[in-house]
Amino acid sequence: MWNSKHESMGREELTHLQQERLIALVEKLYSRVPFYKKRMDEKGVTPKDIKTITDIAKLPFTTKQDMREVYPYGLLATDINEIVEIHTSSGTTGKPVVGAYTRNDIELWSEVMARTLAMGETTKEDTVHNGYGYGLFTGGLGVHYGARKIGANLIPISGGNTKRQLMVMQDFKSTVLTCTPSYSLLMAEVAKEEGIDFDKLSLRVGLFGAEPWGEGMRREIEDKLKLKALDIYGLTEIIGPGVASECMQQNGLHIFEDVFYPEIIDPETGEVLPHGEKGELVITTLTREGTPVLRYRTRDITYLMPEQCACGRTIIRMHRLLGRTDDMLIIRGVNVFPSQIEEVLMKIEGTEPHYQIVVQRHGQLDSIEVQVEMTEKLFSDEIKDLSSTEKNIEAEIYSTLNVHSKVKLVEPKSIPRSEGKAKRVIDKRNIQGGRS
Ligand code: DLL
Repeated sequence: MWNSKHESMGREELTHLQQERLIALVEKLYSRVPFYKKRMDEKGVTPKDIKTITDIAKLPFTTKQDMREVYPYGLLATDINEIVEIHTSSGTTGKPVVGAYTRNDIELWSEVMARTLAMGETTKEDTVHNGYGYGLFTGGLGVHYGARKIGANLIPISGGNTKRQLMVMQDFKSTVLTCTPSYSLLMAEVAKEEGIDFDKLSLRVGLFGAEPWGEGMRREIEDKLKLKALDIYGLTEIIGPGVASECMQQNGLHIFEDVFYPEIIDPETGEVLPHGEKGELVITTLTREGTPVLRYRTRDITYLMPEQCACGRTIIRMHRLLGRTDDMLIIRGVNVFPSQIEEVLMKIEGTEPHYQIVVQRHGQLDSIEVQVEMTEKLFSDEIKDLSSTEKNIEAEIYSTLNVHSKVKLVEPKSIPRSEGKAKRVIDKRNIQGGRS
C-alpha cells in the first residue's frame, strides 16, 4: 500500500476527515467562484448549512454542460498565476472540459497515481512502460507523475508505433504496462505478427482504463499478454486517472475517497441512493485547488461496495463501470449498454475481441448491427458456415439481453484498431435526422 494512513483508515476517522474537507471546500467555493455561489444561492443553501458529510446532498450538482458554459476558466478557484498545467477532455462533442492544476494539485495527482501504481504492486524496482497518450489527455502525464513519485523507471513512450513499443518493452524489460485495454490487444496482435512471445517478456501487471472493458476482455488480455490486468478509472473533470483503481484482488475499484468523495444517485431524480444500488456516480473533489468540483455528475454507472476488501484497504470500492447514462441504447424499448453486448461476444468461439456496434434509426425504431471479427481459423475454414454462426450469435444476444440485433462476421483485422480510446459505437441516427 502506498499510503496506508489514507487507504486503510477507520471509517469514523475517514468520515471526519471528509467532513472537515467538505466544509472548507464549500466555504472556499462560495466566496471565490461566482458560478458556485450563484448555484448555491439558487438552491437556498449557504456554507453554514454544511455541517456533516451527509449535508452534501443539499448542494447543487455540476454537469459537463455547466463546465462547457463557463469554458475555459469559469470554475477557477485560485489566482490564474497559481496554475502550472492544464489538461482538457478531447472535446469531440463540443467545447472541451478544462482541468487546471496548481503545484499542489500536481502533487495530489502524483500521490493518487502512486497509490494506483502501487495497487499493482509497482515499486522503484519496476520499469513502467507508459503507452497512454501524452498531451492534453490526462493518461500519459498522470501515470508519469505517479511513476516518478514511486521512483520506478518510467518509459514515456506514449501511444502509437506499436512495433517500436514492442522492441522497447523487450529491450528495457518493462514490468508494468499502462495503456488503454484496446491498445493492449493491438500490441498482442502486432507481437504475434512479429513472432514476439509475451511469455518471454517481463511484463507482470497492466493498468488499463480510460474506456469501457469487461471481464471477458480482461481474460483475453491476460491470456494474450501474460500479465495480470487491473482496471483503473478517472476523468479529466476530477483529476484524470487516479480516482479509483483495482487492487490485486480484481474485485471492484478502490476510490481514493479521502480526496474524491463518491455518491451514487438516481440519474432521473438526483436522489442519493444507498450503497449497493446501481446509479450514476457523482464525485466531489475535496482538496483540489485549481478547479475543484462540487458533486460532479460523471454519467458513469456503477454501484458502491462497502464490504471490506481482502487487500486490507478500507476505502470503499465501486464495481467496474456498467455503462454510461449517455451510452445506453434503447432498442425497441429495451435498454442495452454496449458493454453488455461485449460480454456476450467475448463468450463466443470463433470471434476476436474486435467489434463495432452500428446504430441506425428507421422511423421511430432504433436497430443495431453488431460487426465482429472472425478468427483467422474460422476465416480460413474450407466449409465455413458464416451465416449459421451469425445466427447463433444473434440468438445468444437475444437470450441474454432480450434484444434483436443483426450480427455480421467481418474479416480478421478489418475493424479499425485504436492506440487510445476505441470507438465501439457508430451512431448513424444523427445523420438520418433522428436524435439531436
Ligand atoms: O480517460 C482518464 C484516464 C486515463 C482514466 C487513463 C484511466 C486511465 P477522460 O478522457 O476525461 O479521462 O475520460 C473519462 O472515460 O467518465 C469514463 O466514462 C471513461 N473511463 C475512464 N476510465 C474507465 C474505466 C480519462 N476504467 C471517461 N472503465 C470516464 C470504463 C472508463 N470507462
